[in-house]
Amino acid sequence: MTFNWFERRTATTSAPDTPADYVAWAKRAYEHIRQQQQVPEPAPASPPPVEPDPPAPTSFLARAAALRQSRLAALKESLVTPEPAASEAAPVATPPPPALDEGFLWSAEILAAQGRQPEEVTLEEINWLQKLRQGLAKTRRNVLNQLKAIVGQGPLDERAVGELETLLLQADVGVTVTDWVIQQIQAQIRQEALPPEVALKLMAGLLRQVLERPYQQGHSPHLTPVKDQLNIWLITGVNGVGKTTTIGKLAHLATKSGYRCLIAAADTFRAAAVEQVKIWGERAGVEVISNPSANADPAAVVFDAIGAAQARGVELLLVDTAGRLQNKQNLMAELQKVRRIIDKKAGHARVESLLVLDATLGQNGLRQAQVFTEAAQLTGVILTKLDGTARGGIALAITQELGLPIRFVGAGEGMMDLRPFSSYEFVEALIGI
Ligand SMILES: Nc1nc2c(ncn2[C@@H]2O[C@H](COP(=O)(O)OP(=O)(O)O)[C@@H](O)[C@H]2O)c(=O)[nH]1
Ligand SMILES: [Mg+2]
Repeated sequence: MTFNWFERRTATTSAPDTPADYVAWAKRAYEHIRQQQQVPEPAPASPPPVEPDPPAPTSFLARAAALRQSRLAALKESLVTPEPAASEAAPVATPPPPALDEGFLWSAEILAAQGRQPEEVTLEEINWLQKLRQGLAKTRRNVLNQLKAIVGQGPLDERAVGELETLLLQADVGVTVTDWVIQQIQAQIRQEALPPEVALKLMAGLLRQVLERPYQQGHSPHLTPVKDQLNIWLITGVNGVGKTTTIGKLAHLATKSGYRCLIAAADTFRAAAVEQVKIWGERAGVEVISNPSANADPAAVVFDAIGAAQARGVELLLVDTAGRLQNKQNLMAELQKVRRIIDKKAGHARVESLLVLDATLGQNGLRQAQVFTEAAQLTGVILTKLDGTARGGIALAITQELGLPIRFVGAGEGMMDLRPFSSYEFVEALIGI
């Protein structure tokens, strides 16, 4: 059966939580990935690292790092096999095996904690998680360095909480969310002393709650196109945020997941825009409906695309739109017209209106997006360019300010660099140790 890349599982509480479990899980996942690659057993590592007893580090961050290092050593040791005979040359076109490093183990831990089975895991997913973690590395480094200074040694006190507040604001989490998180932590402190690890876990839980609030307000926790039915995803946002790139990536995810997909090139404002979306369509193997005449009416392109989609039994129609027009009124009028056409011609389709936001623009991006929230009946957000910012906390400000779920995150310019959003993965990559 084709794996549906849009479907996500939420974290479970039945996560394996002993180091031995994580190592065993990672080992099975590693062996499974190797098998999928149809490569012989891993080349032996240099002599199994003799793991010195980790010193008893005082800082909780150092302890966490030492714990992962010792798990990694155990994993490497468990995978070592005899040296292959010298004559057994490795096949030429073999993809490189996944690196057995801290990033692999971290990704394995995240997947295990979400209740995934090692046998379902692919190298692509491991790579994506590493990418997300790398994307958020700048943010995490800032946060953790400051945390080390704040709660490095003892339980959280009032002074430390004040510094936590600054830290959250600097990561662009926004005033409202920061105030709420700090209040919750203060309430806990009044009841009991909070050792740093506990404080960090508490904070992670609070951040997840913020990201998941839209689910309690009627938004489904998942956004998966419904099979055998027309789903129309209208992709909006200001110029340059990554709409067209995201459409290319979504088209790729869709075909890989077995959906019949089509793209409507409804950004007719810039001549180059249609060409750009066609290139992405080609890469993803998805046809693009466009109108060759200059300044064609976007609503007419969408009309044609819906006709083609209905005739061909397309399941996912992705609509690229313009991010800038002569003025704000024109932009709003155009989006509303496109929307009217969709409602009229495809009344039974499942319509999603997704706003693309560039994470590197921070709070400014959020302000720029205001016009779309008014015009486009938004149902969700796609956050791009996480790989280019040290302020990944913007995801929380977005959820809070717009009251919309984040549906996808992008962390790179390649075809694979987009994944459905998981609050668990996001928060772990943001502040997980
Ligand atoms: N680093 C990075 N660049 C991205 C990402 N998504 C898009 N871009 C780049 O952002 C630029 C604008 O993207 P484009 O899709 O044309 O934006 P549009 O005007 O909204 O359609 C291009 O150079 C993309 O390669 C991302 O997740 N990470
Ligand atoms: Mg574009």
